[in-house]
Amino acid sequence: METPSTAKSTSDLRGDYSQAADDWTVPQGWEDYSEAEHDRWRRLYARQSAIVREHAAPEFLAGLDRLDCAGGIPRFEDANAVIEAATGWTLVGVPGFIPDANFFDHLAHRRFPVTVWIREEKELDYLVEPDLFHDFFGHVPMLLDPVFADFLAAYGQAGEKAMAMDALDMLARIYWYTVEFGLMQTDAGLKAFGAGIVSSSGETVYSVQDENVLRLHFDPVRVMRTAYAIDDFQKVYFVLDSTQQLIDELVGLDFGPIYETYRDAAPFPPEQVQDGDRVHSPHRHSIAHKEQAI
Ligand code: HBI
Ligand code: FE
Repeated sequence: METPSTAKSTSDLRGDYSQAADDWTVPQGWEDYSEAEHDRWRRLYARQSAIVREHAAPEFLAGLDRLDCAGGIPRFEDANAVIEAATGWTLVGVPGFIPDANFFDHLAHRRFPVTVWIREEKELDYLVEPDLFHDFFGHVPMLLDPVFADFLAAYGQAGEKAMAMDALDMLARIYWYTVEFGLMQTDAGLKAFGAGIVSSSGETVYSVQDENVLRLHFDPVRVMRTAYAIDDFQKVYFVLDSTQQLIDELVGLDFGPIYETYRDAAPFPPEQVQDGDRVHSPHRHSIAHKEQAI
């Protein structure tokens, strides 16, 4: 089988790709989880659900409650009954990262790839690859929000053109700064909805509360031009007014001319304020960086 293009080689990836189907899916194998793994899930769930209660967007919390999965590693089959009825999405098991084209194809068809293995005991706080806890706890609750669900399918449909135009980096930054690390301004204050945030105990509090973090109002082109870090807390977050903004500003956007204009330009460093940025909240270090850069 070919190597997922997202990794240097399959040996960098932990999952078992040998049994994967042509679309890279694998059965969940729920019966094979050990009691220690269910217990690890329960502890991760208990810790993280308490933290997000205060800091996650209402859409995320409503979805999490409906999934009702505090008691052990959920069966995708059971979750699918809930999700499919709500928004037409289903979960499919995958061994881990899969090639971009297959990932986009799943999303375009309202199938969300969820990694079937759970992190090890020593990785409770941090791991490099997405695991079952990140994929399920972080991503699946938002699939129950009809507006977000429609956006994510449209995002998947945008993949083909981005790949054909050699502008995947630009499209991937949209995913990164919304689906993974998005914040939202709500009546109850600044909240997180991105899966990379809400599945991380440290970053949940940091992203909404740290006063030295740069937060910008969401702007599609600004996002597509902004680099990101994969191995540290983010240096910039983008803030939505609502999930509807994803539909209003991204679905129907003509990406072609934007890709052509910016795909060969160096992206903005994440911590740097640009002319025309609409800054959302305090960012002392960010301003300092910009002054140094001038
Ligand atoms: N595969 N399982 C999995 N999860 C991802 O988040 C993922 C992927 N393959 C490709 C990919 N993400 C990204 O490169 C795209 O968002 C561009
Ligand atoms: Fe993710």
